[in-house]
Amino acid sequence: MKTVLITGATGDVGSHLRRELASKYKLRMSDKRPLENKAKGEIFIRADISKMSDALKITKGVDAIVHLGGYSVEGPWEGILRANIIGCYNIFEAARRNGVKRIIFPTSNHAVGFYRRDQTIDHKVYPKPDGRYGVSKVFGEALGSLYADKYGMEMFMIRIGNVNPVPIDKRRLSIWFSPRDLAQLVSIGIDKPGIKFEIVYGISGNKRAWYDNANAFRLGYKPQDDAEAYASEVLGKEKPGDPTAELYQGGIFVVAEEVPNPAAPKRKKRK
Ligand code: 15L
Repeated sequence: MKTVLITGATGDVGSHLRRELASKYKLRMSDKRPLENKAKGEIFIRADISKMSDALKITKGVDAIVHLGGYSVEGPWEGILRANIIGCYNIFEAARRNGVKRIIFPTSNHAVGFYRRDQTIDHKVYPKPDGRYGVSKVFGEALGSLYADKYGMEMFMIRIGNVNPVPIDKRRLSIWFSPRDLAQLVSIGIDKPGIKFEIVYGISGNKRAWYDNANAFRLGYKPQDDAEAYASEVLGKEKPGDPTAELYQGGIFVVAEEVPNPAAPKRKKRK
C-alpha cells in the first residue's frame, strides 16, 4: 500500500479525501491547524509549510504528495505569498530533496478564471488568473512544470472547480466536482504510471462544463456524477448576480478584492 501525504488535510477538500481514500492508501495527514476527530490509527503531523524544516519533515518517506495546503480563496497578498508561493516552493523542493517523485497539485479554476463563460477551454490554454489567488495557482503549475522538466519529477495538476456534496449555485453547475469523482481523479494522479507533467480539470461529468476535459479522460478518468441532476433545484433558488462576474468563469473572484469561501466550515476566531 502506498504512503500518501495530504497537506492541508483539515480543510474542506482534505476532509473529503481523508474519508474517500482511507482504505486505499496509508495516509499521512498534515496541517497548520489541529486535526479534529482524529480516529485511532490515523497519522497526523502538525506543520507550517512556510518553514522548510517542517516541509522536509512531513515529506520524508512518502510515495506521493497531494499538496492541498495553502490559502484557498482570494485574500491579502501576505497570506497568499506565505502559504501558496513560499509554502508551495517548500513542499516541491522538500519532495525533490527527499526523493519523492510524484506530486498531485490541486490548482484551481481561478488559474483560468478570466476566460469567458461562452468559451470552452482545454488543458493547453494559457493561464488567465482572476486574482492574486489565481496567480498563486499559476505559480504552482509553473513550478511543477520546472520540477518535471529539470528534475524528472511526476506532476499531476488538477484545476479544481468546486468540491461539494452537491452543486450550490448556477456557476457551480458548470464546475462542480463531487467527492467521489475527486477521489477517482486524485487516485489516477497517484497511481497512473508514466506521468511527467499533466494538467486536467477537476470537475464531474457536468453537462454545462466550460472545459474540454479530454486530457483527464485520456488518462482514464470516468466521472460518475453530473451536476445537471441538481439543475432545476439550483436554478430555482438562483438570485441575479453581478453582471460582470456572470460573464467570466471565475465568477465573483473577477470583481472582488477578497472573497469569503461559502463552502468553508466556520472557524472560531483566535483570541
Ligand atoms: C477555489 O479554488 C476555492 O478553493 C474554493 O474554495 C471555491 O471558491 C472554488 O474555487 C470555486 O470557484 O467555487
